[in-house]
Amino acid sequence: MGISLRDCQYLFRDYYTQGKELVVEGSQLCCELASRYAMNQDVNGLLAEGGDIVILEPAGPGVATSDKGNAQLMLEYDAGLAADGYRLVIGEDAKLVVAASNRRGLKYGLDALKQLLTVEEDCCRLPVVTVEDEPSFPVRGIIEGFYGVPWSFADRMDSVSYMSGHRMNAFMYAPKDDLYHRKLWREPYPDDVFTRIHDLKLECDKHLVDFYYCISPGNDLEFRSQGDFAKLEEKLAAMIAIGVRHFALLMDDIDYVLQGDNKQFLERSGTAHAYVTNRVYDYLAGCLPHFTLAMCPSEYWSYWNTEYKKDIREQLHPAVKVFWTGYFVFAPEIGRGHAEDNYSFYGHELWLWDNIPVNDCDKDRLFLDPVRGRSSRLGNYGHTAVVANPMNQWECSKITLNTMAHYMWNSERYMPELSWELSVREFAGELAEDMMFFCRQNLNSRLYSGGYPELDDALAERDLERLDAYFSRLEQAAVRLGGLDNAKFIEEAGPWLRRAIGDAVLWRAVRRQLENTPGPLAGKDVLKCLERCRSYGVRLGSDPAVRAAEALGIELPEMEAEIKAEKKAETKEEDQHV
Ligand code: LOG
Repeated sequence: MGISLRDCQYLFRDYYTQGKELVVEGSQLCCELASRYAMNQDVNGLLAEGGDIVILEPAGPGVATSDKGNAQLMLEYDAGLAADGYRLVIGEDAKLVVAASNRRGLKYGLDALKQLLTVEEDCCRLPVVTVEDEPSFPVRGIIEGFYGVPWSFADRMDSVSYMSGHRMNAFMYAPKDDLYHRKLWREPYPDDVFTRIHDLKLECDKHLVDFYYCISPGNDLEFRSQGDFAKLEEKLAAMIAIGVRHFALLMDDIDYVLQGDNKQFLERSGTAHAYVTNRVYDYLAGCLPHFTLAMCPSEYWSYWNTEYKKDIREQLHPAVKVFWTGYFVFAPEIGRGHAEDNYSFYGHELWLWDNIPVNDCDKDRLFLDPVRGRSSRLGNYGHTAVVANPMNQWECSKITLNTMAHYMWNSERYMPELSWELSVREFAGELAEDMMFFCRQNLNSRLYSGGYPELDDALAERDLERLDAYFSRLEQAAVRLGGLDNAKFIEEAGPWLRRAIGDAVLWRAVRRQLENTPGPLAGKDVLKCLERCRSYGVRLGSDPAVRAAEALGIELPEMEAEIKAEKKAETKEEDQHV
């Protein structure tokens, strides 16, 4: 089954078709290359190896290819197309054209061709169509910028190929707990780590994803120290040496009030941050003909004007891009007003560092919802990049990230529920319904308070049968998802899947108690099941079984850890009074 017309109309910006179909013989689309995008164009690597499409290259000038293709492919340069955009024409005569203004556009055009292709035993089917497609934001991707255990290099490698397959083009390396990124920013990377960063950069090159190296020296940088600048430059020089061309200086989450000599030298932190960024800019300009530099200010989430923003606006080099996260660290809504305001306050291109689906402040939760509440027109208000800060769990982050990829590519058309459905289907295939049910139990309460209607309504009506049905559904979904052909997901989501099953078991114990034992105190059976649930150390968004038990009048003891933490806090307060 090929991609549906509805999905084509959603995923491709302009999709012109009169419903005709091209059918060619053969179980592979073998394209004779009829023209070249550039004299020296290298078509290798534009298509993933071993797929249903092959490009037959002419053997040399004047030499005909021995193989005959069943289609003709023209790759054309078109200066009128936006970077990464493309035009794909599939003609009735088996002539295919992909036009673009850069290599990434050619790749995306060929990816679109692949998506539209249906291969049968002895023929290939394609819609006769013209697709005109281009992105809403020039820079689209991930900033690995969360606290806690950073991703493994295997995760990062996978994220790069995932991004490349979803029309994203930027991987920003900024794990807060990479010591050499922040705390020990002066120190060079140990050889083994550096080698892996280099491998990651090469993987990015292979997939046409831009690798950004981000560094965060703001906690203890001495702004007058030549030594400190030399250390910073050494760090950047090592990255330049392995081909890195994109950089960011991050000043988020530091104590940014200037002290001592820093204060005497630069007076205000806005001036100081513009100063260090400009010096880095000048350094890069001395080393490289082309590069990108972004900075994250310390005031990255506020929505009012400040002296700090004025200093950045007036003093920062105009080519430097400025990150912000929306009007809050976790912004439920990023609308025109705040976007326009901050663009005028900072006076530089804005890059949205979107803190979703990051869960470093809610480690016991998984966030599996789609991106919602971002203006469809951020591009009109100075935004040229959108990057997502994901969860420590990379595999699980794909659900939200896929929806963000749709938003980043075509923010004007973005529909959260539809993107969610497509993302879940791609992720879970035949188990999509179970996966969607599970996703709907793991919502990001910082961004969305739509609640859990199945559970909320049944509880409001004290409808025990509906509650039975809800918990059986939950259990069934979790058990089946445990059999998903995705070991990484099962490893990452395992505690939440077990917790879901534990909640269903706890619910059954609650149910028995309601039938058999009068009185509000939780019985032995309930306590045992509760203990079991808590042993997983995680919660589903709605905390369903605990909520159900309490709503139906059963008193549950606090978690032991919570009780201990509270006691500790009380003692501390008492100590302070003494
Ligand atoms: C950090 C980020 C962290 C996120 C969520 C920015 C610019 N910086 O409040 O590293 O993952 O919150 O906890 C942050 O968002 N600051």
